[in-house]
Formats: sequence, C-alpha cells, structure tokens
Amino acid sequence: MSRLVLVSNRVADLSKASQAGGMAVAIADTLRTRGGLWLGWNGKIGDRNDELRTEPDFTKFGNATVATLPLSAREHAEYYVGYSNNVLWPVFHARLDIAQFEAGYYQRYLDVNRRFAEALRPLLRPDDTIWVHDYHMIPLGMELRKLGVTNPIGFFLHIPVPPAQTFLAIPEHRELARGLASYDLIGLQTKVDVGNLIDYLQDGVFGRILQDGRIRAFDRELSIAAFPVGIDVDSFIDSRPKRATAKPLPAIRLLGVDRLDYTKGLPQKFRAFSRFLEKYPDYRSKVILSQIAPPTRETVTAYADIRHELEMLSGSINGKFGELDWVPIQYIHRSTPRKMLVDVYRNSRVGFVTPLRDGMNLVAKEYVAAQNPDDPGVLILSRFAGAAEQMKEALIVNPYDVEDMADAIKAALDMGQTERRERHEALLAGIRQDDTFVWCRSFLEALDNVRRRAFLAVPTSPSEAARRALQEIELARVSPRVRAN
Ligand code: ADQ
Repeated sequence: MSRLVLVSNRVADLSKASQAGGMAVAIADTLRTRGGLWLGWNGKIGDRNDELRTEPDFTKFGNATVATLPLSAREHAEYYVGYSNNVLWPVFHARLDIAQFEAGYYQRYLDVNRRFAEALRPLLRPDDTIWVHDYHMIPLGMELRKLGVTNPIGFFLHIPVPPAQTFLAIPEHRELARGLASYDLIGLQTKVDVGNLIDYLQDGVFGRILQDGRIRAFDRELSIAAFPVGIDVDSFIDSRPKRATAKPLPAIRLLGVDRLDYTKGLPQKFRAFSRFLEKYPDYRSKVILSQIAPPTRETVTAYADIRHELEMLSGSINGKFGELDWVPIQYIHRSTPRKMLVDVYRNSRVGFVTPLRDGMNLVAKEYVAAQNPDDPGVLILSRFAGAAEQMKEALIVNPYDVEDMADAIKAALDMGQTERRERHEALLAGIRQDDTFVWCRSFLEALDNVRRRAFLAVPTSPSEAARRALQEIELARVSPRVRAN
C-alpha cells in the first residue's frame, strides 16, 4: 500500500486524535497503518523571513510524521483571514453580500500554496498518494503539478459548493477551477455539491462530461463524487465520562452546539425559540434553549457582528419571557471540554441544528450518537445542512421559516417514545453505516481506482442526482412521521 501524504491548513495533534471521535481518528489510523506524512501550518505567525521558508519542522508519531510551517503576519492576514475566510468561506456558503474581494488577497493565497508545494516536493516518494484538504488549499495540486509531481492527488472540500451563478462571482473563479482540475479526484460532502460543481465547470469554464462520467476541463480529466464525512460513533460514545458531568436541569433542554459563525443560523434559532414561547405559552418555565457557541475567527468583522447580534437577541428574549426562577436562553460563548459535550447532548431532549448552509454538520451526528436508545431525544435539522441528505428521519426544517421551526420544536417536545425510538434507530443505523472510517477508506479507494481508470465517479446526469436529493429532503420535511419502510 502506498504511503499517504496529507496537506491541510491545520494539522491535528496525532497523539490525541483517537479521543476526538471525528475525522482525525480515521486519518490518524490510516497514517499509522500506511505510514505517512501530514503537512500544514503550525498555527504560529512569524515575520517576512518566514515567507521564504520551505523547510518544515518535523514531529514523529510512530509511522507518521507531521511537518509544519509558520505563516508570516502578511500571509496570515491575506491568505488565511483575507482570501480563505473573507472570500471563499462566505461565497461557498452563498453569502456574496459579505465577501471582501480585495486586490492582492488571491496572489498571497496562491503564494502560500506555492510555498507549501515547494516544501512538500522534496519529501515526496514516487508511489505516494497525496490527499489535499479544504478551501485554503485549492491551488496546491496545481502547484505540485507545476513542480513535476505526477502522483495521484485527491482533494476533499469540507464546505458546500455554491450554485454556478454564485461561484462565477468570484473574480478568480477561472484560476480556482484550473486548480481544481489538477486533481485526479475531488470529494465533496453531498450529491447537491457534486451537481453544483459540475454545473459550474460546464457553464463557467466549458468543462465536458465524458462517457465514463469523468469531467474534462483545462486539458485534464478528473472525477468528482460525494463522500459524506462521518463520525466514529463508538469512540465518541466512549469519550463520555463515567460519572455524569452535566447537572440535571429543572427544565427540559433544547441544545445548540455550533462555532459562533454566521453560517450556523443562530439568530434564526433564537427567533424561532422566541416564537415558540409566544405561540405555545404552556411551555414557558418548562423549556430552555442552551446554546454553546465557542468563539472562532474573531479577527473577521462579520464574526464580531454575529456575536453582537446574539447577545442582543438573547438579552431581549430573556428580558421578555424570563421569570425569577427561569431564564429561557442559556447562551455560553466559550469552548466546552469534549467529554462534557457528550453528556450534555445526552441530557438534552432536542438537538437543534439550524445552519443556513453547512458542508455536513457533525454536531447533528454527534447528538444522535450520544442519545440513550431507550429514551432518545429528537433531532431538528436544517434542510441546508449537508447532513440532511442522509438524516431524513430528523425533523427537517427551513431555518428561514420561523413558524416552521417554532412548530418543529413543539412537535419534537410532544413526540411519543415509540416515534422517537423509531426515528433514532434509523438515524443511528445511518451514521454507523457511513462513519468516519468509511469516509476515509472510500475516498482513498476511489483515488486508487481513478488512477487505474476503473472508477465511474459520477452518475451520467449529476444535476438529476442533485435534484432527486433535494426532492427527497423536501419530502422528508413535509412528511410528519417516519415514512413507511
Ligand atoms: P465546522 O463548521 O466546524 O466544520 P461541524 O461539522 O459541526 O462544523 O463540526 C464542529 C465540531 O466542533 C464538532 O465535532 C463539535 O463537537 C465541535 N464543537 C463545536 N462546539 C464545540 C464546543 N463548544 N466545545 C467543543 N467542541 C465543539 C467544517 C464544515 C462542516 C463539516 C466539517 C467536517 O463547516 O460542514 O461537517 O468541517 O467536514
């Protein structure tokens, strides 16, 4: 088996990866068994000299080596904060209105990708398989190809792909597409994302779908397919502390756990809860919404804005409905130890996941994994989370529709044990079937097959498959109970 070489903006701590229960578990396992190398940013911000640095620092973990490089302050501001988080993140989440298309960001983004490619080149062996992750690193494959690398290179995008018309708004969309076409395989989270990317490649850069399902663009052939990210269900459950850490609450809890990000639909969630209290007054004093929202990317203005909005909203809702012995919204703007999170998930009657757009959303899967199967809670899930393509037994909602979400809260709280168990059983079976190991293995097998030309990556009509996926989500949204069979 060939050695695996990973490249991503940040690297995981391989000594702790097995406790996390997420993607890092599968990746760390694969690196350990195949032997491997993982290159990324070390999280430090240095000076201009670092812009010339192509010799990483190495740390060994058994068979696996982690190689890291610093970023200069200018690279951090323009490659990471600028292009990655102020252009690609909002546009890929369909927020063109807050994207900051500043001149110079793209050039720095490209420069950092080139430097990382130059750092990797001398470390590569002829039979290595290379796997590049996420939107910070789109041009990396192209830069490796320019340096003469002919190894199989795959790319996985963790965030959604926007519709073609939105993608076309990025001034450098052609350059990004050229970067994407340098890979042998592109993995996306959902069928809808596959449809969107193929539509864009056809409309925006005149790509063609070949007979075998691959796409031809910029004189290269590539495969594009969905590989939904999963969790390691058992290690996630095992990380639960032996003694309960979360104090029992006097009220029934609805739970939200999201990085404080404008894509996660947090104001919509708060407004829906407020509407629920207004519309169904019998539940006042009985139900609370706990929202855990740790800070991220605080240097980006849009993140300060969303924080401010949430503080205002929770304050006004608590002021309007609160009593001396009951505060409706418990809003925690801090990180929570992971072990404790499992316990909080389990002690919450409703998992309330409302992103406006999300690549997958692992919180939805973690909530289901953490439930007591005999008396499980109910998952309310936005139709715009990638997870909705798989988790149709959740109560699927439209996060822009306050009434719909308020009614879903009521339905979740009123749901009888039999229906809760039926839904939970189906959801748990699904997340066990498509867990993090399946995700990692199936992507790497597909990359292997692509190189052997044995892989039919896309259905002949990706747009049709995407349309069907969307229709199924809508069907799940409007059907009040688990569909027969
Ligand atoms: P994220 O946007 O970070 O990931 P998500 O998939 O929900 O979103 O993962 C968040 C992770 O952080 C979860 O494992 C969760 O447990 C953890 N977390 C959240 N709040 C926490 C807290 N307060 N304390 C401790 N841990 C916390 C991106 C994409 C997603 C995609 C993933 C994986 O945006 O769409 O699902 O990558 O591909």
